[in-house]
Amino acid sequence: MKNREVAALLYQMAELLELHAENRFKIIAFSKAARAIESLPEDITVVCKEKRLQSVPGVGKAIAQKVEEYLRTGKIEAHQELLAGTPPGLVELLQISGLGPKTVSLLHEKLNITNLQELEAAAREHRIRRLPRMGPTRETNILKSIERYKKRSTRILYSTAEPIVNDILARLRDMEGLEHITVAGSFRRARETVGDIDILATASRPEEVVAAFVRIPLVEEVLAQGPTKASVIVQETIQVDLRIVEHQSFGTVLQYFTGSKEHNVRLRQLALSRGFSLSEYSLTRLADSRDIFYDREEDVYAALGLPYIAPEMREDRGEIEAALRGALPQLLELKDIRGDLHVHSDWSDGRASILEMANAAMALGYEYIALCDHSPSVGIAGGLDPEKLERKIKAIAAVNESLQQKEIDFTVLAGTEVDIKADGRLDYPDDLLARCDVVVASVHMGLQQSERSITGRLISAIENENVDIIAHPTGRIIDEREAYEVDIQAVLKAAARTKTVLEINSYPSRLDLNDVNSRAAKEMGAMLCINSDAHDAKQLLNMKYGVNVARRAWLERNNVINTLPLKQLLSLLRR
Ligand code: DGT
Ligand code: CA
Ligand code: CA
Ligand code: ZN
Repeated sequence: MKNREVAALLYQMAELLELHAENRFKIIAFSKAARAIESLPEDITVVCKEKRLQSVPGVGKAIAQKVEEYLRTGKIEAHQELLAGTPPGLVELLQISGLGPKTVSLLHEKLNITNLQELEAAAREHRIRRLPRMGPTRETNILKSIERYKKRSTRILYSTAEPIVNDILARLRDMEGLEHITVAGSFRRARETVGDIDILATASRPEEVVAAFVRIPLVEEVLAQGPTKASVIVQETIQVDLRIVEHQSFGTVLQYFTGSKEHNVRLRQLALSRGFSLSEYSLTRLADSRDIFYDREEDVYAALGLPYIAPEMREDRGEIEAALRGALPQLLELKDIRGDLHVHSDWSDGRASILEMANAAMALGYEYIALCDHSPSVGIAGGLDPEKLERKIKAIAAVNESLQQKEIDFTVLAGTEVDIKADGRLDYPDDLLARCDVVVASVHMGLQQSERSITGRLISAIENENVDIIAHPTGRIIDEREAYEVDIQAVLKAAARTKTVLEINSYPSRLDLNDVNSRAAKEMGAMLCINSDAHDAKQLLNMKYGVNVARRAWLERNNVINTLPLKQLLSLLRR
């Protein structure tokens, strides 16, 4: 779907118009249309084809024409003109969170700032705090945003890389003479973000594969092209490297380019201690300089006396030592997941009905799903007042009854995502929580509080016997928001002590708990749960991203409660 792409462009037009101090109504029209298209549940391309653009609220004739122009030609003339009339450095400044057009033009007028570098210098020299409406806090926040922006421009979410990887593999896989093709690097290790995408292949006619690769429609720019490799840019900033290697070395090459660098360093040390030198081409026996080639990666590990180590574990976080001791975990797999314990419905801010969510979960082979809509204090998310939650519990009972009548072995659990309020209390009375099958508690407000307050709020929720799961325990959103100040060790400890479950939220930009914290949770004896936090049926599929985190955290099936059959799950939740 191009909805987000189109919305981003319209948002940018609104900002540029404001930067140029254009007509206020025009500016409002653009941002209104952008917002409507962003949250449109339908594919904008389809809406455009069926000539229904103007039926989208907030999209008038002029904007409809521009959207149509974009979908037809890939650009909007008026947008290009606005860009041409703005210093490129200023356009970049608009992307920094907390910097709107008003601030950018102020900085431009008063301090003659035209780019990121000048902005950073001005902030460090405390020239910004003296401007009207700014002050020291804003100045510090601008510096923080610049730091975040710099990090963000270099890495993309795993879920952004995924369709690119799939598209490239699908287009090359069936070429004649192609033997192996696979993704390596951080993507293969399933890191939450990816710097660039590394693809490896073996083929009888490498040049033809390279030629086909650089011609893939996704490719926008070719940075380098040789007989056996090429580097290209897709989606403006994402680099993809393809290397075609000798079949006989495929095992060592795949091992090398999967990384991580730190894992490889340790593996080479181990090889040396056993009388070998390990390179991407071969394993060389030091005694007689004889090269041994491996076309399978498992054989490289076996030659060093190791069992196969899953790519997700290759971070030099003790995996080689564990492998030597024969103590590698049996990593959890997506197929072990039997249900999803945190999804939303149209009772709050979800887009699908209870039955639609249940049907989608059944289609995935799940045995249960817990509908956990928001509580009242999360007003913007349409939180349910107590009376409405009671009605929802009844509605879910009715759905279960009809499933039973049809002899369908699937259960909808009545749940809630109850807010842990700024004062630490929960947003529903205990007797109502006690009547839910699953209570997920989470922090949405008071994110700026001190570490002591936030940790205290989380621990008091953990200690409430009605709370089963703490959702997205640190609140971070990748590239957007740091975790709130929290003593995570104390939270993990309290969870382990009270048998409160910690969530790995699978939303691609949350992945919270992350790999390191999830592993710490396991080591402290806390249980985890991997949930999609889906707001529509399609987002149930995000579960795989949470499973990635779990595998990177060394989790096994018995560390994760939603691998349990329903009966055992309910008895574990003691309900
Ligand atoms: P990224 O792209 O930043 O998300 O991370 P990676 O791990 O994909 O790193 P990348 O693309 O620079 O290189 C891919 C793999 O190649 C890396 O994981 C390990 C291997 N590699 C690259 N450079 C070195 C190196 O200098 N030493 C060693 N031992 N391995 C390297
Ligand atoms: Ca990479
Ligand atoms: Ca690379
Ligand atoms: Zn949620």
